[in-house]
Amino acid sequence: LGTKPKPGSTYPIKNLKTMQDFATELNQPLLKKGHTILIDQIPCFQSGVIVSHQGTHVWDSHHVKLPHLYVSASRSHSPPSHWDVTCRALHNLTKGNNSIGDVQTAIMSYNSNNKDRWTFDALFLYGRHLHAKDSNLHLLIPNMAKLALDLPDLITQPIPLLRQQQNLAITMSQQQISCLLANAFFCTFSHRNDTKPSSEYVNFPTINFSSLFADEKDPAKLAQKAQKLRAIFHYFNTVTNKSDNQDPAIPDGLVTFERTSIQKSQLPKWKKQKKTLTNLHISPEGSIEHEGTGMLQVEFASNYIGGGVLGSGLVQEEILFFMSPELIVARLFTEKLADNECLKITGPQMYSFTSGYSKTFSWVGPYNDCMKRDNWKRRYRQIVAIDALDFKNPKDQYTKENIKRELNKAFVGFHGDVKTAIATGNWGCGAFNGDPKLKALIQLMAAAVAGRDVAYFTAGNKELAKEIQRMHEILTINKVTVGKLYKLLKKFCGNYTHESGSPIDLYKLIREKIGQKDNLL
Ligand code: AR6
Repeated sequence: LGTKPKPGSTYPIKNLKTMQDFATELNQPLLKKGHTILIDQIPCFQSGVIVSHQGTHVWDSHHVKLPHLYVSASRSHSPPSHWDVTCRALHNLTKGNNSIGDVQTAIMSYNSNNKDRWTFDALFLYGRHLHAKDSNLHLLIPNMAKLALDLPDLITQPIPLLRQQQNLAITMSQQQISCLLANAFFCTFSHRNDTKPSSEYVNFPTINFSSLFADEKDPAKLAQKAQKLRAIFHYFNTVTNKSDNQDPAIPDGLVTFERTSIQKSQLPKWKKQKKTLTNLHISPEGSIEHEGTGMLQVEFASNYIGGGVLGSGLVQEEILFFMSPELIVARLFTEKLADNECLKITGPQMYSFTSGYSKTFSWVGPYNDCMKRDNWKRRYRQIVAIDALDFKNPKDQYTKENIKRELNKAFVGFHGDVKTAIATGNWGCGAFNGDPKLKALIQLMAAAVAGRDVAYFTAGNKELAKEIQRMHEILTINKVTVGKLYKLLKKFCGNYTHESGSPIDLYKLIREKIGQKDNLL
């Protein structure tokens, strides 16, 4: 995978492979077993014209239960069906001049079961303080309501649920995504509000935006939700922008969502791996989302895709979802990820610049995405959601089982024919309490077996960047194989503290075990 850098210097980022180096592979026909394509492929491929594919809808446990189908099932009943009530309420909003209160009234008219549970404080806060600054909600809400009402015309084929242990993919247009998200905003997905352990969708993330509108005990968290809403409204402004002089233009491409499960027998036998580490670019500066564009960008995910995006979560995964709200639609059809699974998303657009992190997060402004696209009009942007283990007690990560679990999870995410470099960082080491030195090695090992180089961003931590780079160099110079490293990590298990109770330094232990003197570099 290219020439090695001089000792002490990091591998140049410009030498790392990006999606544009794999255009031929990405332009292949999308015909693969288990791939549902919600548009007609031939006009799209030949002339970029996007037409919804006409299929026959079904209402079953393998497909998304679309709100307009629920209607037809109960059309003969009176009072009016759920979709009729929804349409009436949304039609009222299309007339314009709506207040936030009107939006609340509309949503509650077809969600009366939740009248004692749902609040709209975050939405009102946005309306009071931010809407005049960013967008004209009086124009936007009617356009969003129209977009939601287009559902029966835009989604003309069943959307499969990406259930556990299935290798399935869905490709849909950005317009279809925007319509589904407009429905999520107006909380029209009627089967998705029940959070009881016995409910049908307990293994799925939530999709209706009601939780994003809701009050928070902590006023700071409420203010963060208002910032999230700025990103959401900016997204809807872009996708409903009907003016002639559109800047940026209404998105007209495709996005692919692919669930991958690798069965146990197909996972690497870690102790037998003969490969050595691949190239590493490491830097305290830069982020996965910007400097890692075009590479396989790791999303530090929750097993419920999107984590707290529609609640109060606001770290790497959630922030990514606010930069690229199209990702939120994955929550509609992606069942909780199991240990041997990941979700890969190809082609999402970036809509917003944001700044800060967690408590300091804010929406900054529009991002004009100029990223080139493949022949399927998917942006050269690929994200892989892998969920690390959440170590309530950090000591739990130094067990053979947990190290293997994380290696397998990273491998499932990194495995694939398109071997772009992996853009990652301290996966699992924030909200999930992992040790970045261990997690960096785990990711480097998985990347080596998957045959991909790595760009690693340490989120401002210079010392960590130096330490990982040095460790990588030592392992490379000494031609330490992944198998050997795995055995060394196993030795560390159970020995992570000295007798005194102070923690043992993993990298020091590895250096000692491979006979590398600290002063040799
Ligand atoms: N680029 C590079 N590094 C980053 C970036 C970035 N954009 N953002 C954060 N980091 P965290 P986790 C670094 O806590 O521990 C969510 O709620 C930074 O050092 O987001 O895997 C999900 O839904 C940070 O401390 O990931 C899950 O439920 C570290 O990466 C859960 O959090 C870890 O970021 C996942 O938590």
